[in-house]
Amino acid sequence: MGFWDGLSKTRDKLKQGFAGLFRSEKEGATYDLKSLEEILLQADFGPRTTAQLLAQVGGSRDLAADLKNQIIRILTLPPPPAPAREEGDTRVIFLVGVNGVGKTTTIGKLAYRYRQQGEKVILAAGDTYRAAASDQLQIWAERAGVDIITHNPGGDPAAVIFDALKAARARKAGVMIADTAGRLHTRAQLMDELKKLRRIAGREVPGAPHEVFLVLDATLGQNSLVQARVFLEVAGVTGVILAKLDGTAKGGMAVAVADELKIPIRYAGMGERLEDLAEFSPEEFARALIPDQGNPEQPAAQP
Ligand SMILES: Nc1nc2c(ncn2[C@@H]2O[C@H](COP(=O)(O)OP(=O)(O)OP(=O)(O)O)[C@@H](O)[C@H]2O)c(=O)[nH]1
Ligand SMILES: [Mg+2]
Repeated sequence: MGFWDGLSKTRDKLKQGFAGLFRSEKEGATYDLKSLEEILLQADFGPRTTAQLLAQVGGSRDLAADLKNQIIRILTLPPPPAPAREEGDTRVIFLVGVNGVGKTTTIGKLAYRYRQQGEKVILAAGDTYRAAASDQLQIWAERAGVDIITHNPGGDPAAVIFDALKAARARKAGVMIADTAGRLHTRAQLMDELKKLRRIAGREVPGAPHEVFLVLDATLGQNSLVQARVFLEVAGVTGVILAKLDGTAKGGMAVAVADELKIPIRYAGMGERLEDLAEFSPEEFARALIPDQGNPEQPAAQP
């Protein structure tokens, strides 16, 4: 599934409203900013980002184009400075996020993606707290055709990471992706755990983890922002992955996430199959939300 299909629910939500605005614009009328505000809020752009967009496109002569460009501008962010990775070292990637957002599923998809690119991948079942968590990751490992290191439920996640990095070195794996728990007894415990896992990884591989992807559930809309901030502070997040973009009409939240967190969205999950992960493209995202006005039923031509 690509952005066009993945964003169909959000686009449907926007469509009626936009059609009215764009029509009145064509007829020479000034469109009503209040209506634009309502439309953006309904698609969950959030109050802050909506206000910003209104200020930027107010009085615009070509609302569709200007809105699209502003959305692209907000979504286009430089990656945070990445820790250096030495040539030949395994690229170590952590996935973090609260429970149920889509971490394990996303790891399966990412692993598949790297494998398609010819990388040897090892997964680390770092969520040892939930009995079924390792089994679930194991299933994804099989689907993606990659190796996995698991310990028994109740084991120490740091030991799993340690073993997985040892295995990665022995098997010359280019990529190691670690699953992490989404819920511990307290948030402080969860954060301490992530700090510890970072420390262990960094001791084994210089600069590791080289990427920490924060997985957010797009169906939660604005509520994701609150969760995200907690992780940003301690987990050293280098990128956001938006899961379940296909299941929501709240796709505008992506723009709010980029605007408020200033961390680039790197991938979007748009389904439950291995292939349903797309590299995030601000241009494709914006075009899928606001189709070219001449041809509103068709996906815009691929560049
Ligand atoms: N439609 C859709 N469903 C998804 C997507 N990603 C994950 N899911 C579903 O979301 C649910 C939770 O996904 P998990 O991968 O188990 O989430 P998790 O973050 O690992 O959850 P915990 O291990 O409990 O913390 C599952 O039913 C997935 O199939 C997606 O991109 N689209
Ligand atoms: Mg999980």
